[in-house]
Amino acid sequence: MEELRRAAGAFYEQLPEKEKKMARKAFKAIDKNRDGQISLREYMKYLKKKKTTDLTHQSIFRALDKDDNGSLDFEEPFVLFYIMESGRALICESCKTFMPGAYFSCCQCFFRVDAESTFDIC
Ligand SMILES: [Ca+2]
Ligand SMILES: [Ca+2]
Repeated sequence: MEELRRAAGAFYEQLPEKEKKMARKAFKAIDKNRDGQISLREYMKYLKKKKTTDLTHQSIFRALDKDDNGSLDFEEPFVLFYIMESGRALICESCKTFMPGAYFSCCQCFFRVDAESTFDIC
């Protein structure tokens, strides 16, 4: 997970200021009660509204929650944006575990929508 976090951080860093702003805006949009933290409930609500139900697995939220305090602070959801940007959530079909390691396939293939999924190892 640490690798994915670093990749997401680097991804965010190289974004133009306009998109960084959008990411901050998205964070604020998820953070309904404006306490600067995204709770599991806020997270679920947001994803359901976005109809990205493949991301609503709690295993993803738990993986994003670096310090394990049950909510996401400003930096933690970057990984989520990164995952959403990539257009797919890599979850084991069988045990529903989130697989951060699988994001480190060749980037070109990864972002090819029609690429055959080989992410079946958790
Ligand atoms: Ca909140
Ligand atoms: Ca946290």
